[in-house]
Amino acid sequence: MASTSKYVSELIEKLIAKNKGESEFHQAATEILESLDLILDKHPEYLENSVLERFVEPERVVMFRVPWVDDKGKMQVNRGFRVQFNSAIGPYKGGLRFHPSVNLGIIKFLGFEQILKNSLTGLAIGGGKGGSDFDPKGKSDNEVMHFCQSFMTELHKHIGADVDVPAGDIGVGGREIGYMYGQYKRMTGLSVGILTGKGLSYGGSLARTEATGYGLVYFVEEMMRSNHKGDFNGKNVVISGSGNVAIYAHQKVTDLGGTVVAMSDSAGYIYDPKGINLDTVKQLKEVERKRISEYVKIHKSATYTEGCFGIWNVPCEIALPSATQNEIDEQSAKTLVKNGCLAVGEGANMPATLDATNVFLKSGVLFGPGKAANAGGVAVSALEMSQNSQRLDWTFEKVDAKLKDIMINIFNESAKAAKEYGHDGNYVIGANIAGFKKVAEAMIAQGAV
Ligand code: NDP
Ligand code: 2IT
Repeated sequence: MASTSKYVSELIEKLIAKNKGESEFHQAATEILESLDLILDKHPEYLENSVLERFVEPERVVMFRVPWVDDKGKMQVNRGFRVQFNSAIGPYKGGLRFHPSVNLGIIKFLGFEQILKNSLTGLAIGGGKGGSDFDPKGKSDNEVMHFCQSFMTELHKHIGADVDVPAGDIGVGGREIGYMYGQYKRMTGLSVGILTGKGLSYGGSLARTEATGYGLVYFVEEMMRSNHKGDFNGKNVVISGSGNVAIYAHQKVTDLGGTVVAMSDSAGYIYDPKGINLDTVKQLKEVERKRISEYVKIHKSATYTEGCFGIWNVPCEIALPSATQNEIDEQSAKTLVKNGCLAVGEGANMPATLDATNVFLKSGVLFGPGKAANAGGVAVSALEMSQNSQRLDWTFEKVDAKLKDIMINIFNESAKAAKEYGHDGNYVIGANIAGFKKVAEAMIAQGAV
């Protein structure tokens, strides 16, 4: 962005000095604070009430030891986190990530983004995130269960249906949520909605599994429609990752007539110009927990290439990065633009670096930032909370229709805010501003909290 005010530059400098080594948090905060700089003149009350100074400081950070015994009888130790970032508009809400790369800076960037994402859904949920550096890969079900039970033994002290409601993220799916829910119930005796993404037999919501991927595609569809750039029909789509978000994005893209030509995991990517077969990906990743490279043994028309970042060399009209943060750098963004990419929707959280984002924005590529485009998952999580409170189950169609409405509304609100502050078509700025205003209003109304 052109000129950052002295006030915001100093705030960013202080944040970096005070949170040393938390590079992902610095990155997310820089982008967000630079957007919010645009609204400070119109809103002197934000400065008067030190809203930004409070906004960048989590309400609470819990860090804990997670000891567990592996199948060989050896004691293992991991580190657990829960960052309860902001409860201005509702109970803390956000996923748990189990991945060896997890550290405080990553959980803080995710929690910070989550505040604005959750606000954008229009539902009453605050922002939080948690996780552990535990690596579920290569572990037996028994080991995963022992880890989850130990993790919840500490986490249960800090969560509650009206306090903080975690869910899944990378490395945390239905299996892990089930083990954690069971342990919570065993310790407290309570059958309440303290987690979302639960199994359908014990309080889960229909369409939660599909929600992030479907919501991403609904958002991108609306972004393209409103900019007169057509729709998914007949378009080639590249989706990175092959986990929960990527799989259900593929499903909805295919429903809408698009062709997903490439997918990946952290080791490499598969490419098939005729389209990637989703049943095979689901079988390999959801059921057998195998590597994506196995795909080419089953489908001879597909090729496998080592290294996950090469996927951005595959020409496509629509790119849906749905694996992890900073997976598209400036060079990859330039390659996508050169190859004729029209639209990018972030299924993952912060998959494009700041430089890559600027390449897309300057080139006129439609760009849906993660906190807007992937908000469908947490939105349906909030609908799961509503169903749990009511002790009712809604139909798939009802939840899916609400999800679609929410995604279209998020697009419209982001577009409106971008335009209002002089950056028509810049949904990064629009989403940051639209998400923030409600949080700021709630923070000011509640006094010194
Ligand atoms: P999953 O664990 O189901 O899948 C993650 C996928 O990304 C896997 O294919 C994995 O490959 C790949 N991946 C993970 N880490 C890396 C890495 N460091 N480098 C390259 N590839 C990697 O997670 P989800 O699909 O749930 O999450 C994907 C992204 O979407 C994350 O950014 C998450 O924060 C975001 N998100 C998720 C939501 C949800 O509801 N689940 C909601 C909103 C956003 P491998 O198997 O080799 O590790
Ligand atoms: O990043 C995210 O929004 C999620 N991982 C989903 C959070 C949730 O509470 O459903």
